[in-house]
Amino acid sequence: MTTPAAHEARFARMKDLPSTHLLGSGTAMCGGCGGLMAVKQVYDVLGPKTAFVNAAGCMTLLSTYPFTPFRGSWLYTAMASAPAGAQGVRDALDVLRETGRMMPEDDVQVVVLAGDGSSNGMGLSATSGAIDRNLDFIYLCYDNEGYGNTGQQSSAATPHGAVTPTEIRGAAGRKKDLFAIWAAHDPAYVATVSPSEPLDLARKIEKARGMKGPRMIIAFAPCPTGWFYDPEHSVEIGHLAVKTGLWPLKEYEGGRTTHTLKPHPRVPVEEYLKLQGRYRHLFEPARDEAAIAEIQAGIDAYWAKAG
Ligand SMILES: Cc1ncc(C[n+]2csc(CCOP(=O)(O)OP(=O)(O)O)c2C)c(N)n1
Ligand code: SF4
Ligand SMILES: [Mg+2]
Repeated sequence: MTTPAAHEARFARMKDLPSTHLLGSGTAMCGGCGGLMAVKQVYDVLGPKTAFVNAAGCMTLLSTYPFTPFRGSWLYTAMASAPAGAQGVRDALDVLRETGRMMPEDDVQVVVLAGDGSSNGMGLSATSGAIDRNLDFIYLCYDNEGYGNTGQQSSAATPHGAVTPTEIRGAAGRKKDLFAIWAAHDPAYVATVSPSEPLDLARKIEKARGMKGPRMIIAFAPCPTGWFYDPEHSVEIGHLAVKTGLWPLKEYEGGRTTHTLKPHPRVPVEEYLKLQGRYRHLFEPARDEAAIAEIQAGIDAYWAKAG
């Protein structure tokens, strides 16, 4: 059992580490977690003046009450409520600043940290309201394409064909386009990133940090536990998602969507699929040519439209 004294001792050790070493030290996350890689890289850019508002999900395990691996603040909310929680935190900071109880230089970025389940599903209503109110916040969605924390059941972001505990023959639906949903609200900024493309990620976070208003970052989050692959392949799977064109790196700003990387030539999607157990049924006991071709056609159609 971890005693309060042990917590104190761990915290005392962590206080002396640079912020880049904080994540992953003593957390309960899976090895090779792509979501964690993304959060770490985002935090490296944002720094300790960050107040996270976390919707229930895998990243909630970063916190062992009353501690987190971050230097800044952390508020935990129900799955549907993180943007509403962010509104409360932002309002409280504004009151403190406007009444002279907090110096402007002590202000912090309010950052929603939520998975694809809450971001595409039950948190969407609170998100839409927050964007309508022009809330000054960054929303970081790490997309592991399922309800990871409870066993990778299908979410609205689960891609067509992927096996999950709730769709054992492969997901029937299509992945919801969260980027397009956000862009339709015309917020300050929307971007997709991958932890396997750290320079592109850092540039986008730096850009978002300098802006005001609602800003969305959707991070590709390879999940060895839920996607059934060896954790050593996380970075490679992140690369392949971009090289196959399956995870377009792009940003939306001022009414325009721009791709920050156009993979050319594109790697066939089966190179990405065959590394993951959730797609094994497409290759064994016999190749499902039609299903693989259907997934490839979806990517080809996207890029034909994107130009
Ligand atoms: C209303 C509600 N339903 C179900 C749950 C149980 N639950 C906790 S985390 C989670 C999965 C969330 O999925 P996602 O947002 O994608 O985050 P991930 O777990 O993948 O990190 C679920 C279903 C909950 N906390 N609240
Ligand atoms: S289940 Fe997946 S997203 Fe959740 S901590 Fe493990 S690897 Fe990360
Ligand atoms: Mg998820």
